[in-house]
Amino acid sequence: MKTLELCLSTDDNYAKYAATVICSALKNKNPDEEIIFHILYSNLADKNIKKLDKMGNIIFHKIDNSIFEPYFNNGVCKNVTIPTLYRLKLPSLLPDTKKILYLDCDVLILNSLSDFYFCELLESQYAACVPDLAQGVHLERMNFNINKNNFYFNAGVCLLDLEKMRRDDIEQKMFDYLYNNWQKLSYSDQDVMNAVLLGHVKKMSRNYNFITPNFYFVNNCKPTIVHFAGVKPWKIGFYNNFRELFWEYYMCTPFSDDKTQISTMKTVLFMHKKICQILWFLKMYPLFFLQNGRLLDFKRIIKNIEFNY
Ligand SMILES: [Mn+2]
Repeated sequence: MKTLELCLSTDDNYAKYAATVICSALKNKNPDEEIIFHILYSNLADKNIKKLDKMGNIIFHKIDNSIFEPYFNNGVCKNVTIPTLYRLKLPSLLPDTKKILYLDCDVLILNSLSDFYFCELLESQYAACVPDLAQGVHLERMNFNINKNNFYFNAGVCLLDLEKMRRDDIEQKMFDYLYNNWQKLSYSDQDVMNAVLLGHVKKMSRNYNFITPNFYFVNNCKPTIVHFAGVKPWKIGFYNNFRELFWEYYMCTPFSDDKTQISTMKTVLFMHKKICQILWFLKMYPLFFLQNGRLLDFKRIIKNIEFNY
């Protein structure tokens, strides 16, 4: 039996999305894998704790937000929300955990995570992550030297070697960096992690943090981790089949009886399709195909449209 430890941080609004991540991870794991979920929160209603708790092997960690006060009292972190800082404190928040896979609540797990979780890190590497889609912009903004070991990762999915981070006191380095640089950071904790870990991160394939463009037919692809970094699947936006898949997993969670969420689902799915049909009908192809500043594979999309409509 292999044990994988995953971590999510949530509040009452995101509990149902955390549940969707848990559900997708459990449905797609291999039988010889056991997953422990660490949930970080400062406030969570009892009913939400109960619902999450019955899903599997869940360990709840109530975080006392006052530990972050020194950073707020001095005006540091004024554009940062506290839960986002939990990620920087993982080495001390989870003192008994050697290695953790931290996940945002806007992801889906579609395959076994073992290849990622048990990937080999070099002695000098503290983490394994996937380059951000807008990496070039971030590298320039942060003034990072560009060489083969340096890249700017998206922190929505990161595998952290907590043991090594504790050994080298990386947590303190991250909070020092935050304290000294908060004015120039646009992506708060993600910038902090990138700056402090620069050159010490294993670069993983996009398969492990597949950031979905807002509109994209992706019928032939099944990444291990999908990340809805842009428009969330529970918000009206363009259609893509991962957004539809999100609701399938959502419906398998203990939150599937939430009537408001069900009506949101119906509206969102209906609108997804309608927006696409209307754009296609109006021959607004540029809008239809333009995604994150890039034109996608035209032929493949045409094929998929014919297939879909
Ligand atoms: Mn995210």
